[in-house]
Amino acid sequence: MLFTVFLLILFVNGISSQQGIFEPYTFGESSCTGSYKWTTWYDTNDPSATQGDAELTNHIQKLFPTFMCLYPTAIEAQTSYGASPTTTGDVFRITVKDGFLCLNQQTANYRNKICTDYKVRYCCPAVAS
Ligand SMILES: [Ca+2]
Repeated sequence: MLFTVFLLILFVNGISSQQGIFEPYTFGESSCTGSYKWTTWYDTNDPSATQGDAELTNHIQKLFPTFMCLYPTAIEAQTSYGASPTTTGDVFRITVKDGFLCLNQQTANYRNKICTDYKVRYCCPAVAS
């Protein structure tokens, strides 16, 4: 499958002390400042036994057009309970453009484990009020 070409196995022990996982990886919690700010957290899917958990950027943009911008500069992912995705042992992919994706079949011992539930938020231009 062409799709699997894009999957990343992440070894990010060095940043596990951060709150979540950022993309771009140089980004951080405090990087979204000035004319940009973090959106609320989006948790649009629960992990399914057949696939996994997907928080997709274009899906979120369609669901929340008034809260979600078209051109975010960064994405952060956490588990639904606020932990870093590196603590789960899941294999996932994260990009600003596509969002967050965890596939059960990519995760070790997937027959006994499905992906954890994740949420994402984006760094968007602050809307003048
Ligand atoms: Ca989720």
